[in-house]
Amino acid sequence: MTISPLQKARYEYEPKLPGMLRKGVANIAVKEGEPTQSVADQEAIKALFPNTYGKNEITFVEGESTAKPEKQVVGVILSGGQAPGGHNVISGLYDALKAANPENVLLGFKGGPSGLIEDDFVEFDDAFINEYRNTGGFDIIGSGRTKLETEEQFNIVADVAKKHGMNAIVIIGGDDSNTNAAVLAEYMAAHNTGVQVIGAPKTIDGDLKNDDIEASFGFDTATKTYAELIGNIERDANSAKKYWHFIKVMGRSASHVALEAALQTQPNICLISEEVAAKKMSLSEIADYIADSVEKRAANGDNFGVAIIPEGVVEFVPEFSALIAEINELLAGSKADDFNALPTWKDKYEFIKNGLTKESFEVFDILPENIQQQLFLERDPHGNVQVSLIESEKLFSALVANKLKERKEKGTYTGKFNPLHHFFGYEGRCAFPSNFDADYCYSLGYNAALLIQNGFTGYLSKIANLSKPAAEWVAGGMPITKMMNIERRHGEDKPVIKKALVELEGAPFKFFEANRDKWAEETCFLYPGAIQYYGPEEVCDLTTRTLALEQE
Ligand code: FBP
Repeated sequence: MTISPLQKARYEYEPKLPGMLRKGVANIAVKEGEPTQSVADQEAIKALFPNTYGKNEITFVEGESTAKPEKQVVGVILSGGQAPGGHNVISGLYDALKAANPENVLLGFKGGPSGLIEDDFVEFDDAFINEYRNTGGFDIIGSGRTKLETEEQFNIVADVAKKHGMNAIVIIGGDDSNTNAAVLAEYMAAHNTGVQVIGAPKTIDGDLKNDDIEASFGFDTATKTYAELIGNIERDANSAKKYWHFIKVMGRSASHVALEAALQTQPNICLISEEVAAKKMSLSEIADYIADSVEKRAANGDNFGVAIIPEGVVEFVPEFSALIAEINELLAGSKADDFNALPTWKDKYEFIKNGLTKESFEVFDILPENIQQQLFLERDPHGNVQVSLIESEKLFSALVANKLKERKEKGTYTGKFNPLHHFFGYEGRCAFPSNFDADYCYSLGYNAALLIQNGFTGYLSKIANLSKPAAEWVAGGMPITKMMNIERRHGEDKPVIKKALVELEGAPFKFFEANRDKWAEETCFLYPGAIQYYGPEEVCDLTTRTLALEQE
């Protein structure tokens, strides 16, 4: 196989473990902390998790190990969207298992949770693992979005585990996958299967975090990749001085990615969905807010700029959510066939006009026609509008163009507005993990093996103190039930890990808020450049600004 020089060099990189995990597995002991409570709805969660609720948080410390000496067979899956560092979680897990006992076995189930159900697996060995160390992607075993949540699925997983003599399963995933890990752990304990379940916190979206889990892996690398690209665009904009760039960045729901990219690049505009929702901003208000920046900059002779738009923002605009709900209702069941049978867009438009309330139709009517059509054409298997497919970067630039036209007519604006559009998401999800993610992920995997060897189940692998050098990181585990609350999902009350949205009182947002007016008018662009893997520590081992500000 031909590989790139960087890939070859990265095979040789030795990820840094927390100091306490460097003693050798025989010299790592468990320090039990306090019993835990779920973040909310304690009685309900306790009742749903009678075998795994309320366990102690734990930390690993130097000391004689009391871990199980017997042979271990562990299964691992990657679940959900790709995030840089997944290969290192697996290599850390593999190395710790082999260090404890060379007879230990690690099985990788392919294609995500469905691999466990279909018993589609590979057994790792040194040669296999060595080809994936410190590389991006999830291609080592693939990933998938099948949900492991029904009793029937759990029965199958228990049978598969029994067949292979497995004593543990590691689920590398986001909030949904780790919620399911907790439910699976409870099932395995309730049925005395002897199978432990451990989770590892993954997602570039950065929304699986809380008081215990300081960051989900992949966020560091993905945001640095987007920030590099945005910085390059800023420099191009500042060179040519003729375009406004509207850049949508991934993050299905929370705006952590957009905020981090903004902190790294200081664009003129960055929308934060959580703020849009808190202030109940309308599409028109958002467009005015961006147009104000365009107008002020134009008055200074700067007919260029950069605006970052979080992927999920439209769902946070209350009037837009109401419109979507009405459209879903309007096309429910057989009504969709009536709509589809209409011959022209004009007929369809009339149907929509007659079906929506006056308020929602007004919102619909200010949308550019291509977005209006997208709302009706791209539907999910349940017939619902696929909001994630809406090209919000184009939506906002079109709305801003309308505002500027009005302002031109009034004579308040005399500039030029040439928008260009970009979407950065997939570009960052499989990048070579930054040193931070390479180290963090390897530590998460290594630590997961220790949690297994020490008999824990229903825990998330936890590495803390992440803004400090790796030697000072703290390794341990946190019961997943501690992170749960009850939420309404698809018409049912469900125990789920609470998703972390951007906190408007948190230090990262506060820093952005304190600076954004200046950034909106002046050109304060920052050019972070490409992720550096070799060179000075202050460049190569830099954490995200979000983490640094949160832990300042
Ligand atoms: P996870 O939550 O599974 O980590 O995935 C997040 C994400 O990358 C979002 O940012 C994005 O909206 C979505 O996945 C895209 O999903 P897909 O890979 O199915 O297109």
